[in-house]
Amino acid sequence: MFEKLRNKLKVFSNTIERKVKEKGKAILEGETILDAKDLKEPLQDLETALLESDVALSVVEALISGVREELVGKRKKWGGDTGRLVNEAVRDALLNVFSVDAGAADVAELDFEQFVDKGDKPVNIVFVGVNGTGKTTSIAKVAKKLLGWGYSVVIASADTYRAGATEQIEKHATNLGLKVIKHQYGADPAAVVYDAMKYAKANGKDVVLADTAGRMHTSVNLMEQLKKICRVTKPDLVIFVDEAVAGNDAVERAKKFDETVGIDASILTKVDIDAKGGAAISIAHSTSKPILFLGMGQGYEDLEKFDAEWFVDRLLGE
Ligand SMILES: Nc1nc2c(ncn2[C@@H]2O[C@H](COP(=O)(O)OP(=O)(O)OP(=O)(O)O)[C@@H](O)[C@H]2O)c(=O)[nH]1
Ligand SMILES: [Mg+2]
Repeated sequence: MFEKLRNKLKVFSNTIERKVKEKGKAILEGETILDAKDLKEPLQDLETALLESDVALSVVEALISGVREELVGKRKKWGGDTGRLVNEAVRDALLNVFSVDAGAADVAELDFEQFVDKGDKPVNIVFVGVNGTGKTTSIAKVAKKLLGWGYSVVIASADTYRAGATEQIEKHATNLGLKVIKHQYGADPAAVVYDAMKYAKANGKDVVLADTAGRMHTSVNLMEQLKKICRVTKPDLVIFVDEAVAGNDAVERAKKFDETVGIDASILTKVDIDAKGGAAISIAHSTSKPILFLGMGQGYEDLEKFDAEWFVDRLLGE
């Protein structure tokens, strides 16, 4: 994953290394200073690489100025390890983008297990997003995690819109030994979630995971329907699911879902097949909401807790 950005970063650090060598005469006791002129072109290339990796423009600008600040005008002992110094500068700048976001909202620190632990039971969690991003699969993965932590889970099959949706979630539920609350095809999804909560309350279940139909963020009617689900069932957590391969498109969608129903967190799927890596940075930045998990494959176990340091290290190929 993330091969493209990683390769560009390698080119970037090689260029800086060459600049440092060109300035060899100026090296005093192994130290040298790079000025803004030295870095203008390589930084422009890095900027293009980040944009091509689907990092949103505003984030790219923050990143580039972070890297510039770290590298220009500072007396550095470059020695033979220019690559490491450059990597560190880029790493710090990337982590900074995530930590700026973390400061923007109190939920940014959200720890999913703690949230479920502390929440009044049953905890109502609704999954939303555009078509085919991995909502249903992610619900099965999250259910598996919750079961492993010792919580009881009920599934609400609130995708009454797409043919075969209930059968799909029922198959996962059978594999995981879970009860599915369902209505007929075409029924009101808000009523399904409502019933699932009623069932969970009556049977002492801890968590309701509600699967909703995929919908384009531009579809007014379907977005209204989602609003109704939230109005009627008052979810404790609305999780926006998008796929890493959506790239920069994810920014617009995340914003629209957030405006309409107010998302609390995101799950980014298909990170295993994403060569670019920019979507996570852009979604986190544009929503100022935490990314809870990364989907890393099609199996139930392929769900990693999001960790900014781990993620940035993967981006940089460490
Ligand atoms: N490689 C990979 N595939 C994934 C991942 N998550 C989901 N998928 C696949 O993506 C496809 C769509 O997943 P679904 O869970 O059905 O997506 P959805 O958002 O529920 O789709 P709709 O209900 O139609 O909107 C399936 O083939 C999944 O196996 C992931 O993390 N990695
Ligand atoms: Mg689905």
